[in-house]
Amino acid sequence: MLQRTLVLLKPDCVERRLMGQIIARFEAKGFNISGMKMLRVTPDLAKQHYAEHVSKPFYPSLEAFITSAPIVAMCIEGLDVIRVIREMLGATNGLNAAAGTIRGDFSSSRQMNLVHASDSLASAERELSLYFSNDQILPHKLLLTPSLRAVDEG
Ligand code: 3AN
Repeated sequence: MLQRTLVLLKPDCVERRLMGQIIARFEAKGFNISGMKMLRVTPDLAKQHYAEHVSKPFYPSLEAFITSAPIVAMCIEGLDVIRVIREMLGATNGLNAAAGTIRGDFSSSRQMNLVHASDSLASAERELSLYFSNDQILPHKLLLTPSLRAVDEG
């Protein structure tokens, strides 16, 4: 199924100058980046984004981290992109993430795990609307799509 997902390159990713390497993995896989911006997450946006965690004891530390430096937000499109990008990220804690995944290769932390990606269709829709207005998403069919997959694959 053709889907959209929200991907965030978190403050540690920007700070460690890993943005290019990580974006390159999503491009090399054949996904389309149809929205992209750099921004600073405010405490208010952090509370909306991490609504499920706001009441947990670790939330103040999580908010301090995600608001500590600029991030990059992306809308990425592709077939089954929500599941596939979560698999490309690996487990939440970099120490548990499989080698070959982004967190497995670059992170040794649960908090500084470099990248966020939506975990379901409902989360993707909700999270994309927090970061992008409709006119900031620019879907386009890349000319080389026929070199990435057969026409009957979607
Ligand atoms: P993912 O980004 O893999 O979906 P979430 O949404 O469960 O992971 O967690 C988001 C962030 O919340 C983590 N990167 C971490 O900083 C923090 N977090 C989640 N669970 C815990 C926990 N049990 N203890 C401390 N921090 C946590």
